[in-house]
Amino acid sequence: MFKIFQRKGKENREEKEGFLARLRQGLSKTRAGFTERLDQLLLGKKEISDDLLEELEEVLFTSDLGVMTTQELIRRVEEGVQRKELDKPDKVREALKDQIRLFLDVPEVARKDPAPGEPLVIMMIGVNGVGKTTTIGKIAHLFRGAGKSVMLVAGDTFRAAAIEQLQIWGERAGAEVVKQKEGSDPSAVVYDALSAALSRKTDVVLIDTAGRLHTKANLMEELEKTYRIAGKRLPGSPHEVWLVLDATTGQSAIAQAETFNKALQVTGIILTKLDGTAKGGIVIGICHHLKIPIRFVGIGEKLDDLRPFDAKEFVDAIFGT
Ligand SMILES: Nc1nc2c(ncn2[C@@H]2O[C@H](COP(=O)(O)OP(=O)(O)OP(=O)(O)O)[C@@H](O)[C@H]2O)c(=O)[nH]1
Ligand SMILES: [Mg+2]
Repeated sequence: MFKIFQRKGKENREEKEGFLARLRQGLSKTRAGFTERLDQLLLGKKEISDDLLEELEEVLFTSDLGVMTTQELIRRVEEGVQRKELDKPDKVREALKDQIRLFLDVPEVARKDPAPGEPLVIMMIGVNGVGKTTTIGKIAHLFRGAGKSVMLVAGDTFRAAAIEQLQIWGERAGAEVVKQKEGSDPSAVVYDALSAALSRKTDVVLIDTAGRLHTKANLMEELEKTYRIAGKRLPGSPHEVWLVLDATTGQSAIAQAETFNKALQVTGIILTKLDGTAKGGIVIGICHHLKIPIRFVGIGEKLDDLRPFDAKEFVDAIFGT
């Protein structure tokens, strides 16, 4: 479905190259902490000793891959060594790169398609300050660029500033914003917005929600209610639930994702703030651990600082090609 963003042509190729250069730049600290240490460890060594494997485990673990993913990678390396496929340290680097790419290539999970003539409804969720509202603006811009009409729904009724912020992104992206006053019931805002989207034949509806700690049960219930009410107004919707995670939070992103995924079935993850973090390795842990595909990565605060996630591009950006 998101192939519509991958337009061909010269201008687009320049855009893509510009973005990839910025992705590589953004990941330079991750590269320094992960692949450069990996290279120091592996290059110039003659054999794969137990000491080397132990040090490898340390490098993987301290690069935010998480315990489970680190252990799985080490297990696969050990198997390769036993089978004599991995007989030289430099082959270990390639094997890790290939395996990590496989981890990142997560198949689709339970997303639904809208019925013909009905809008695609996407709900954005996540803890406070991870970048939900900003990302909605960026995604609206991508859909607008692909010629789609877009409606933004101010489902964060908690603060007046949140509604204004969404309004500003709507203006930047050229998307209509549907809102009610501060303190309204978010599910009522969503119900009315879907009625409007149906009558106006809007292509895409993006629902903003208030940030919440995943540990606050009543707020999680409010999110479930908003989801249910959307489904009442437009059966089958929301078609997608995208969880926004802040890459700079490292391991706690996995715990957040697990709780949100229990409340609502998350169909995709958006990882923001990959610019400048040393914790980019978290992407690998998230994909392997949660088996939820990453849809987009954010590398800055501007309208065009978001790109559909591509496992190969990402591995190349971390490892260098
Ligand atoms: N560097 C960087 N900053 C980002 C990125 N995405 C969002 N931000 C910044 O993160 C801050 C929070 O963004 P918001 O979009 O308001 O986050 P939110 O999840 O809507 O926050 P709440 O509504 O309070 O829960 C803002 O200052 C954004 O500019 C990114 O990819 N890179
Ligand atoms: Mg917000």
